Amino acid sequence: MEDGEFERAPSHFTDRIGTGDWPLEAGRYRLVVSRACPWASRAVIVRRLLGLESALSMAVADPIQDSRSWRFTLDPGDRDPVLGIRYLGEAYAARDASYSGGISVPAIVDVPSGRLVTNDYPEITLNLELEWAPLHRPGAPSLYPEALRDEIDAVNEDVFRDVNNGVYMAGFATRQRAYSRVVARLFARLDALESRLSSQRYLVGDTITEADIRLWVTLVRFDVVYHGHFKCNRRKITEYPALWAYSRDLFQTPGFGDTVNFDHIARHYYEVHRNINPTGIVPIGPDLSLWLTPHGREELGGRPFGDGTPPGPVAEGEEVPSVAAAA
Ligand SMILES: N[C@@H](CCC(=O)N[C@@H](CS)C(=O)NCC(=O)O)C(=O)O
Repeated sequence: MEDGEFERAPSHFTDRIGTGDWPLEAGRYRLVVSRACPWASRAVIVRRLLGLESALSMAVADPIQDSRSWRFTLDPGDRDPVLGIRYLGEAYAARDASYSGGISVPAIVDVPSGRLVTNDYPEITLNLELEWAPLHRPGAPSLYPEALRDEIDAVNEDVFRDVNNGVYMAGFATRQRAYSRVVARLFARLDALESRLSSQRYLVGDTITEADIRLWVTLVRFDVVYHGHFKCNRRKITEYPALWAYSRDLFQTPGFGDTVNFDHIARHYYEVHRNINPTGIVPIGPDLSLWLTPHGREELGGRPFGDGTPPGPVAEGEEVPSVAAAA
């Protein structure tokens, strides 16, 4: 590791539902997320695209953690109504009383025992796509099709290193050299993605896949938080014609924009990371209504859900504020 470089801690609990001690069962598990968090948002989108809302319930944490980390202060009595706990950390402690590492989202908790099953964000979405298949809705799309897996994995590796994690490495770098190196790599990758997405609607094949979900969760946060707060300011996403149209196209696709809470995103980053934003002031911009402008990507062809169908309306109680109203 280079001096001044941010290092991401590996996930600690990596069990997979549908294997070992954790049988697949509708209604047994609860997905705990923050709508601020890009890693958690992958799971929120996949759960909705696959129609797993009733099989896997969801708890949304307050975007502002306190010294005990993620908490359920958005819920009545400051408790998650299903798990009955005030802090996500209680599920970590129920799983392993000696655990002293970070309390992160996304997490899946076993409701009957209150124990954490996994906080392994790279595997959670794949788990939902593969082992959870018996519980998918009719018409659920194939987000990780076998024939495209090698290509999806290769794209994901580059996107994780340079983009998803690249923005954090830029934002949390403590030495100029480390910052300059990662930010150059980030924008070189965005340039390459701009070129790839100029002639094709989606990253791999002609339908939405896991690769699009992983890239998009960073793109949707980019101008709101990474450009300013994380100093990724060579360009905004709105200055890349293809990436910006691609971002809007997915935003307007059911299952993507209808999971995003920009207020949670902005407040989480700017208020929580006091080391890089000591005043905690949350800036005003940008104009969110632009997300609803026409994108023209239909001209590139593509079949968003392949042989499947779009997801239905957002489940009751899971609605997010509309960007039209927020503008
Ligand atoms: N387990 C993943 C978690 C993904 C992640 O970083 N989630 C953030 C929110 S965006 C989080 O919960 N951070 C609190 C913590 O790790 O203590 C990791 O360690 O990298």
